[in-house]
Amino acid sequence: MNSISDKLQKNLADFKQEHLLTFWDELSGTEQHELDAQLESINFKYIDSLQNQSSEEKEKTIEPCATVLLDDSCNQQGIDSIRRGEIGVLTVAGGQGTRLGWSGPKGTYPATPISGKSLFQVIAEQIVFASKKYNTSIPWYIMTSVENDDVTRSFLLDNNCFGLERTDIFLFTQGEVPVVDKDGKMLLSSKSKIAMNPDGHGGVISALQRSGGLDEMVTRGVKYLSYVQIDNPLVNVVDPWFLGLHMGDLSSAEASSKCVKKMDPDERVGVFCSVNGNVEIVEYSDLPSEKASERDNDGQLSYGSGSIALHLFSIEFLQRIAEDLPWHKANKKVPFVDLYTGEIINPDTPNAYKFEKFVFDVLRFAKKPLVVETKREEEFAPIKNASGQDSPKTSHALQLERANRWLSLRGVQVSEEARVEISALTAVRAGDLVPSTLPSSIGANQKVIL
Ligand code: UD2
Repeated sequence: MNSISDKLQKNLADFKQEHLLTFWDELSGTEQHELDAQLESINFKYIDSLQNQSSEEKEKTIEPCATVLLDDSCNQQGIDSIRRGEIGVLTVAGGQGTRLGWSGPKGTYPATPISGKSLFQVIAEQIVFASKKYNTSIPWYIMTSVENDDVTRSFLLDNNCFGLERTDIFLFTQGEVPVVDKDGKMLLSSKSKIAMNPDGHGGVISALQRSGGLDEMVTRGVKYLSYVQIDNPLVNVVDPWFLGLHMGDLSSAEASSKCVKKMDPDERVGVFCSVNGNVEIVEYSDLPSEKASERDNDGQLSYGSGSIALHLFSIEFLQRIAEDLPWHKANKKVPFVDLYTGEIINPDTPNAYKFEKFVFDVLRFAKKPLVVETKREEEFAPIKNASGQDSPKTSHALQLERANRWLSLRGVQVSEEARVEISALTAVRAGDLVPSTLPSSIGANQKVIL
């Protein structure tokens, strides 16, 4: 039988977590070893401090915030910077496709309407396209979770990284935090395992720092990071117009974000607001409903700048604030081992607190944060739910509409019923389509992949 160190014993006693050893004597040598290692990796003092930190809610004044339009004025500055190798792409892909009913990492979900390319492939091909177009190399930083890291690595390797150099892809895993009950006691998910949850997409900044990613960026000369979520097949990954605005005429913003006009008060997107004078995103679940439905004199939603979770961050800024993001505490239903019976209980009501960080909390620390309004139909068709809003069906329709629109803009007679998929290897905006290579017309019922 293994024994645990005196230091760990003392920690467990000091922080009232001795119950975690309830089943110690029943465990096999290997299980004891695993539980010991997990306990050793937990910073009990820190977890204890989170409970107080995240519960303090100060009075907040929430007002609408100013936005600028994405326009064609300053893309040259962005293009020059991309050519100099100053941009990298960061994707948070720690999530599973649970809401979608998909059993693998969300990035492996088939997302495009005709060829069924995965969400990972959609992003990878845009990076390949931009690297060629601007004759540069663009590194891709992908955050996985403990749960999906192995599968994600195999998926990318099995698919030859979708044409990217392996040396331009950096996978790193996000952190995990123990789940606690209302008294701050950690839960067991099995007799030999403490229940943990991923530390949220905001964990990405400290995970990048821990893994050496931020230092690596500096060594490579990367100055700006294009942050994209994994779930949006219309995402514009390398956007010189957005980068040009972020860089500004005189000095660069530290963080810039894209927004679109919210469709209706209930749309489940975070909203850009001015909170106590700082630009912040207020999550849909936190925006008071009277504000969500308030309209201005023109009939537009006053709080209508919806976040599509696309940001540009300056690397120096991320280095400065890597450990500063606040924790959010959420009351959730978490299965746990009953300490008396040893059975796993699946609670009917929330029984535990999970701690998470949100990446958009970086905005409050940023100098000159910029919120840029873009066209929803060009850049936003998320896949989040198996059916209804933000489902594969709605996303496919939006992807097909955009392809048809791009073709019309380039002079192709295209029927509304035609089904066209445009690969990111061919074009990432209408202007990339070369008219001489396009058919003159595409009829109804035709299926075309370009
Ligand atoms: C997110 C935004 C919401 C809105 C919307 C736009 C949050 C909390 N909300 O809603 O404001 O703008 O997107 O599409 O972000 N992830 C990780 N690790 C984690 C948790 C999440 O990598 O621990 C990734 C996940 O794989 C996904 C992204 O973060 O790419 C978004 O997370 P979500 O699905 O929890 O957020 P969602 O879609 O409700």
